[in-house]
Amino acid sequence: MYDVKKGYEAAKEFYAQYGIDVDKAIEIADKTPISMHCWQGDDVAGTECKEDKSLTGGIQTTGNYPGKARNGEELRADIEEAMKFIPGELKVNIHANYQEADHFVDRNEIAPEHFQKWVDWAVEKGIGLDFNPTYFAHPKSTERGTLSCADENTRKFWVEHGIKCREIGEYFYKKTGKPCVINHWTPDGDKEVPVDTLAPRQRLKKSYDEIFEATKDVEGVIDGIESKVFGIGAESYTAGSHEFCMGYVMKANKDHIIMTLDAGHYHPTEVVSAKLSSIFTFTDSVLLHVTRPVRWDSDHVVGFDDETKAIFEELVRMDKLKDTYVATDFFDASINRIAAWVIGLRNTRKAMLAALLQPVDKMKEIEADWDVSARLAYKEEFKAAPFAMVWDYYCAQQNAGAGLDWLKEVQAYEKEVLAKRV
Ligand code: RNT
Ligand code: ZN
Repeated sequence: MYDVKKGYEAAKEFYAQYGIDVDKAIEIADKTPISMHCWQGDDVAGTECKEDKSLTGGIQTTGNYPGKARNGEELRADIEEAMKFIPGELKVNIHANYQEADHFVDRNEIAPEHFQKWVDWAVEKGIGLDFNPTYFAHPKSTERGTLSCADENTRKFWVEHGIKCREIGEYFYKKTGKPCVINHWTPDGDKEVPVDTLAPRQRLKKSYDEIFEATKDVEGVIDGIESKVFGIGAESYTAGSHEFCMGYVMKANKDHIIMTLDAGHYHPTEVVSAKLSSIFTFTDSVLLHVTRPVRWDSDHVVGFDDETKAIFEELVRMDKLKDTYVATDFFDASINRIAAWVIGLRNTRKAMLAALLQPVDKMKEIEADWDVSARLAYKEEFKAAPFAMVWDYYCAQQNAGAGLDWLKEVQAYEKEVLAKRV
């Protein structure tokens, strides 16, 4: 390894030319929580006591890399292993299908006690826990929908699930002392454009209303409403479209009900970075699902790519990073799952820090003076700034390993732990 400290000092001088305080940028990036999704560790299989763990709902993991976690203990151990190499504050994000009752408990009957192992673990580690209802991978989640289902018994079942989830979220908040961010996403849609496109959306609205009304006294919970453009098997129509979810959030006009923007949930030329300022014109916070769509909602591991960087640049330039709940959402089963977490979460933090290392105030001044040539010159200059030197130093300081130091340790864990899971 090169002299990381020396590199950092040189980079600091580079940034100082533009009045950028590197240590302050590091501090902000370090303290901004990222909610690490548990489901990368087991291909969204979950730990419910049931035979059929096949994934439905129009989402899919591909790949069969050996060593996936088979139960809650293994999953938590793997999360801890990945966390060693991810600098900065983290929360852990679990789904309702990660309950650990020792007998079958259906989704409309789940209770805080079924998540006690997660809670004890989070409290011991001093981290917050986020949560998600699981409206998929269940016999009552069919092509006829869940919260938007025309069959009243099915719709009610899923409303009950949503209610239980908000109660569980409150329990997480009370135990960990940190707000629980819940993401509500339903796979409801249709392979063909339905004749009646309105009624499913009206039922979905009614269901969300019922969930929130029944749990209006719940405290410490923030609710993201996640839209989507299409899912596998529901290619032509999604009840919870962008317009639906945006409409729902704006009309609800409640601090705890916010939009979830998943980077993979739009048409391929549409980007989340271009939507943020419109949303922040009308709401105070958003929930992000950071992911990498390759041609479709493929949920590839987050890259340090243009769009991820653009999302964080937008948030920093608007001074809205502090008002954004950052969560990751990807599931790649074709590579070492711990490496997937480390790469994706490090890239998320990297994009955040890189955005903070730009002379935003100066660029805003230049723009206010309408010096459009200087504006472009500044924007381009920072694409090749010595960011890696700051990043390495930050990772080394946090004991998360500079450069690729983490890789050999993850490979050793694969040999010692994952390879034995047969
Ligand atoms: C699906 C949504 C949703 C899920 C997770 C597992 O398209 O992105 O957020 O990925 O809840
Ligand atoms: Zn998502």
